[in-house]
Amino acid sequence: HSLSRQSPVSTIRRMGELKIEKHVKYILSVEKRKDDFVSVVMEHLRLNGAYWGLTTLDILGKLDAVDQDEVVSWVMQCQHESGGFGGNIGHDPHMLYTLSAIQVLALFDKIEVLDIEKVSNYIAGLQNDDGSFSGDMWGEVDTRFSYIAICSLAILHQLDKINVERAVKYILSCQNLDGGFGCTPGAESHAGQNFCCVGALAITGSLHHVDKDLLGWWLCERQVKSGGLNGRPEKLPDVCYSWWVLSCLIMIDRVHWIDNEKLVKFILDCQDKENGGISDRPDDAVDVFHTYFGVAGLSLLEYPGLKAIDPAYALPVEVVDRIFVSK
Ligand code: GRG
Ligand code: ZN
Repeated sequence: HSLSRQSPVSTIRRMGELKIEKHVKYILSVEKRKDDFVSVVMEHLRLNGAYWGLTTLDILGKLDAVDQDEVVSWVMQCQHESGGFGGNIGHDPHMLYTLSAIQVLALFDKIEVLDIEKVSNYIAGLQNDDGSFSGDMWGEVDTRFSYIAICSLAILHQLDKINVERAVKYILSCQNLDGGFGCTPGAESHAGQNFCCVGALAITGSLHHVDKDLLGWWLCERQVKSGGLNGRPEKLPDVCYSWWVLSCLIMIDRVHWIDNEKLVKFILDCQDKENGGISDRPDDAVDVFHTYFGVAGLSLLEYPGLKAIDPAYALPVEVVDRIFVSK
């Protein structure tokens, strides 16, 4: 029931139009504004921000508008002697930024600049006895970190460095009776956590352990009247859930359980049509994070003119193919 990348002009007119040029301009302008208020507040997140912005540019077909050598050199300066990456130069290493670094390098086909042994040892060293993962040396455990470890090591072809069976067992122990997943065993189901758990299970070939109909039911109930998706029952819709929820529905083959056209319309309604960028819901202020999730969600729905994104690796399909077909 998805739109095809060659959908007729009449279908696109009915739902509204994605302002591709404006969004490209917006992302490039955010990248340049390194010392305004927002950038300072976001300083610790810069490596994440770079991943969001650059992946969006790639899906929009404009990755060549950035200076690749400059970005790669900056990413490598964010690496800590432990092998992990910080959110910016001189910041403490964390799983979150380590995945972003690997993803940014993958976008540019520059994985080879990494000391793969060192990075993968850092990640593998954060696995706990019960199969779970900590985010950094301080020990917080969350299924986000299970996903990050599995996704990162898969990209580096180093999954054999961890105990995958235990990692999968831990993730499955975080599934609730409502079909959704939480951040630790018994924690409330949340859409973001579903992406992490379903993504990690997909990457490790373990989705057969999941009751797809029950999970699909929880996921499709996230669509509200406006067409947008929320992250938990009774919450407001938000463009970022177009990614967190939709990616899961695709991974378990249940994307036809929601109204795709209404979701496309909701995302398009969140665009700043004058200055570019996408917000969490109509008429709010735009940011790079929601611009990424809006564009990535539209890509999952096969909106015309966008490159396809892989729902498990959160990278363009052509990048994922390059990683796994050439090796
Ligand atoms: C490569 C895409 C990608 C991700 C890396 C960091 C990570 C792995 C995943 C994060 C998953 C997650 C927990 C996402 C949820 C983020 C979010 C919008 C949280 C807000 O939660 P609430 O409860 O908001 O404050 P609601 O919408 O419920 O009011
Ligand atoms: Zn959001």
